Parts: sequence; C-alpha cells; structure tokens
Amino acid sequence: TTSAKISVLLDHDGSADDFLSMVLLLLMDHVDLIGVSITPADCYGENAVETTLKLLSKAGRLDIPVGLGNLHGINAFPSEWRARPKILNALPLLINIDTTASVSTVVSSQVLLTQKLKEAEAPVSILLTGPCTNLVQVLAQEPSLAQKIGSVVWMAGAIDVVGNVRTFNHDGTAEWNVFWDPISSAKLLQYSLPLTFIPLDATNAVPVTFDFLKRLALQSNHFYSDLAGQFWATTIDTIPSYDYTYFMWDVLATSYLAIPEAFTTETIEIDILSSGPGAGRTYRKPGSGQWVTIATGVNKDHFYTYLLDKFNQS
Ligand code: AGV
Ligand code: CA
Repeated sequence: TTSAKISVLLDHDGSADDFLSMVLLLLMDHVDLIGVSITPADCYGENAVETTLKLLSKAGRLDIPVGLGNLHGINAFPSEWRARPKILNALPLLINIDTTASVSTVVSSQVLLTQKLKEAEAPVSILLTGPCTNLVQVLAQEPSLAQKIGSVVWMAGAIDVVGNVRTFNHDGTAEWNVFWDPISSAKLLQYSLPLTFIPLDATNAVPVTFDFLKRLALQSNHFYSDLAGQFWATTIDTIPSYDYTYFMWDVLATSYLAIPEAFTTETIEIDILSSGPGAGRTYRKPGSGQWVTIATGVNKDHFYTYLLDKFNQS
C-alpha cells in the first residue's frame, strides 16, 4: 500500500552503477522516488541528464523531477571515466529513446532538493551514489531542512581498507566520492544526520565479474537484465588491476534500502580529512561525536539473488 512507502531522493553522479541504482529504486515496491539530482562528478552533467531521462522515460516515470548540480569538487574525476555515459546513451537499448520534449523540466540540484525537502510531510530518505556536495550546500543554506531527513545512505569511504584514489600527491587512503569534495564531505558529519555509509569495506566483496555477467545474461530477455549486463560490460577494462576493476558500489548501497539484513554494520565515531595527502580519508575517531553506521560486509549470495530477481521483473 502507498502508506508503507518511503520517500526517496537520489543524488547520483552518472557512472554505470549510478544509473542501475536509479533503476533498482524504481523497481522497489516500498520506495517512492520523489526526485533525482545529478552531481557532475564521475560524469559530464549533460550526458548523465540524458541517460537519466531516457531511463525515466522507459519506465514511464518522466513525472519524477530531475536536477543538475552546478557545483564542482576540487578533485576532478579522470575524464575517461566522466565520458562513459556517452557510450551508455549510444547503446541500442537507449539510443532511440527521445527525451528532447522533457529536457526543459531539469532544474538545479539545489532547487530540487530544497523544494522536495520543504514539501515533504513524512521523513525523506536520501541516497547518495556520488559526492555529497549538493546536499551539504542545501543544508548550509537552510539547516532546518535536516529535520526532514529520515536517513542518508551514502556510497562512500574506506574505513579499515585501502582507498581507491590513485593520483598525484595523494596517499591512496580515500574513496573517490569523498575525495572529489573532501571539504563538503567533512561538513556533512556536522549536521547530526542519521548517516549510513556503504564504504569500500563492504563493496570490495562485489566486483563486476564475468561469472555474474553470465548469470545476468541468461535472463537478458528481461529489459533491465539486458540493460544491466550491457552497462556493466562497458566497465570491463583491459587492465586487470584493482584501480581499474569496477565494483557494484552504488548498486550495493542502493540494496541496503531493501535488504539491510544482508549487511553487517557497526556504528562508530569517525572523521574525514579535508586536505593534504590523505584528503578524503574516512577514519575511526572515538570521541569525535560524529556517529556513522558503516556497512562492514555483505552476504554476497543474498545480494546477488536479490539483484537477479529484481532485474527479472520487467
Ligand atoms: O568509488 C566508487 C564510486 C561509485 O559511486 N565511483 C564509481 C561508482 O559510481 C568512482 C570510481 C572509483 N573507481 C572507478 C570509479 C572506476 N574505475 N571507474 C569509474 N568510476
Ligand atoms: Ca557513483
């Protein structure tokens, strides 16, 4: 029934798993997706808007408002990663979906998030699958909106494991979503929000493997299985090093909204470095007063079964 639904705002940054996260939210019976905001981080904004609208159109959900952020973090993502949505839009499954009629409905991310939080009568769950910059800006301008937020689930951080940033003048301890705008990331901790991080500690368990892609392809007569298989195939790089391995990062974080029982968690006090060679590092700091629930692991079979079942639905 409608009353059992939770209202969810998604802020994503346009990588393949960000789009699959949006699809997964649309397929969740208990979720009412009330807005999609885009951060131009691991994507070029205009390409990500296009993919987002194509997918909403395909789902018959162009009623969901879309926002595009105009804020940029100080540590840009590699351009090769940002350009990937161009390939997604060219795939046979998406290329002929025409979105020109709906482009005018795109507003700025801050306007969208502010409006939706203001309007909300029940607590809103916020899912962040990219950096947290838009949300932090909104709260900086109107701190009282924090009371409208029931939970924030963020694919972010690397607590007890190495990070995934490999770049000049950095020590490798940070995860990219935190590193892109480490200043906003550190600020997010100061609003006493109910925060849950799905960090690399948990996502490291779910790389995109040929074995999983084979299982997905066996059910590719279903549109979303076909879509997921093709999106993830574009992420298989030729250099088999950790830095180039694509994980189901955001999709795992999204699944937390539906199958929290598949995760092991811990509630701890942390801090985030906002500058220096460890910029974006998320680390345990007892006494900081900045409490976060972190996912420490996941039951892979539970997650895979859930995912294959969801992408089987239409
Ligand atoms: O750090 C993981 C985050 C997730 O939100 N992103 C990708 C996911 O959408 C950044 C990222 C880390 N390594 C990457 C990334 C890679 N090899 N390719 C693209 N993006
Ligand atoms: Ca992402």
